[in-house]
Amino acid sequence: MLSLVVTKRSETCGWVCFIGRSNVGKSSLIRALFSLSPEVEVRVSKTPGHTKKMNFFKVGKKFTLVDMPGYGYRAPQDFVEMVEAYLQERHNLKRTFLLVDGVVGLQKTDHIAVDMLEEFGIPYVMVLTKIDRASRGVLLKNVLAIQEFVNEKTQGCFPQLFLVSSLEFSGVHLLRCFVAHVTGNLPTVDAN
Ligand SMILES: Nc1nc2c(ncn2[C@@H]2O[C@H](COP(=O)(O)OP(=O)(O)O)[C@@H](O)[C@H]2O)c(=O)[nH]1
Ligand SMILES: [Mg+2]
Repeated sequence: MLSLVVTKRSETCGWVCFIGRSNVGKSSLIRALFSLSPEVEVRVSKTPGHTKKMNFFKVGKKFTLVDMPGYGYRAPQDFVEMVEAYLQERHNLKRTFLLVDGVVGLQKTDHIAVDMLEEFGIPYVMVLTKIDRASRGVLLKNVLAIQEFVNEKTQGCFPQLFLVSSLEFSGVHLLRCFVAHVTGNLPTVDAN
């Protein structure tokens, strides 16, 4: 199984960042992605809005991963300035992962994030979190609605949604491979 290995090397060729509403599961997902790398410690809070600063995790030889503070409920005041400025100025940002709660689907604040990413022309991927908590009917409804939104209303969003549960590790391996791929750590290979 592919693992994301942490290195102490100082140079970084690329960045990936995780954004989403407060409590959507950013820190938990980063911890799940790093579950094979025990040297990475990611704090997951019981109270929403715990991540008030950007946290940086150096991964492998080539990239640094950024856990952004959450927006929406209890978001830090300077969220917009900090995140917008960061996303605009980060030249070698390989991909931004926008996390959306799979139980409640796209919320008003998620649309603000989508508008920001679209406006800046930042390539991003939508990840539905906490799928273990959604009933099958609710999950399907949210997936279909979000997929239609992505197909019809977005330019910079990767067409494939990723569905994950950090609690049960569903979808985590595929997302880990995708992160490795977009950062140049995992070439796709022909099956033949
Ligand atoms: N059931 C379930 N709970 C989750 C999952 N991911 C996160 N949580 C819970 O949601 C809460 C917020 O998670 P956290 O990762 O701190 O969210 P953040 O504010 O976006 O970093 C915590 O209580 C987590 O245990 C998941 O995949 N399934
Ligand atoms: Mg957090």
